[in-house]
Amino acid sequence: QSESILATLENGVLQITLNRPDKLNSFNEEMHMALRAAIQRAHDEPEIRAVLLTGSGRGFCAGQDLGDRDPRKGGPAPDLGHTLDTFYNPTLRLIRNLPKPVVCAVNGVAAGAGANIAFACDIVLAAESAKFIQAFSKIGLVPDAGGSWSLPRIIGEPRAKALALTAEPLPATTAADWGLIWKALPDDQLMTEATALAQRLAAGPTLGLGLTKQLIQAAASQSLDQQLDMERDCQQTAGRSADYAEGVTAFLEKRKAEFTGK
Ligand code: T3D
Repeated sequence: QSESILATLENGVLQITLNRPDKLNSFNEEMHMALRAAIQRAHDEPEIRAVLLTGSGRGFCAGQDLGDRDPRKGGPAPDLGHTLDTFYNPTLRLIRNLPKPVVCAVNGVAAGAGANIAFACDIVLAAESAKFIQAFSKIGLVPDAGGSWSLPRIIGEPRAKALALTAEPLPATTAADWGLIWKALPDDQLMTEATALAQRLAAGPTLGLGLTKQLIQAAASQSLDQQLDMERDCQQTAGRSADYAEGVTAFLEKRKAEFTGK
């Protein structure tokens, strides 16, 4: 376990904490690799049935560590296409393809790729004091970490363009009003509620939840016909799961279902 990422497993939830608080948890190469390893662990270990992603200190994540991009140090301009391919994009794909729910608790400012990694998660809760900043245009870059894809889909082109072109901070409460995140919560309730939510999901029918996630994500790029076919296939798979049998049995026996995630 690396210092820049803390990972703890409790009640089926892998809590991953970005841990470079002095730099507002901005990404250096080490933190990139440690985050990816932690999410890969969530893929690989069946006892992990949900992920909770958050940040330590007063910020969630300020995107790329700009200290590692200092032009005053000389040398050729960095190949940022290469860094996206090598560091950000694999992590984004891992989060989206993880067949388990990912809850994000945005504890403070989320800027640049930090904001867009949050938006890639399945359920985003934020502290009321948090804000989201598409900081890229302030330094001459374009939105990355999937932001140019997710923002117009979630909030529409007009708001996506305004956020990206101006880099104006978006308060968490407005993000919730716009449907960009699930909820903004009083700061002192964020981690309690996010943990409870992640634990509730971890006690759920993991296979069905994973298929649900894939279905909803696929909708943006499929026709209704394709989506209906995919629903059929996913329902066929879910219908063969032990958790489906348990869910129906528990309903008929008027008791709470005990899901095993299989
Ligand atoms: O390069 C590639 O690989 C391409 C990929 C790019 C992806 C990206 O994310 S590009 C966008 C990079 N991020 C930014 O441009 C945001 C930069 N940060 C800020 O604009 C502000 O820090 C915030 C608006 C996020 C927060 O402001 P504030 O006033 O609350 O805090 P602060 O005082 O600016 O920051 C606190 C400390 O964190 C400070 O250090 P110090 O002075 O106390 O020693 C500051 O330098 C440090 N910090 C914050 N963000 C970064 C950072 N250090 C390095 N890199 C950062 N991104």
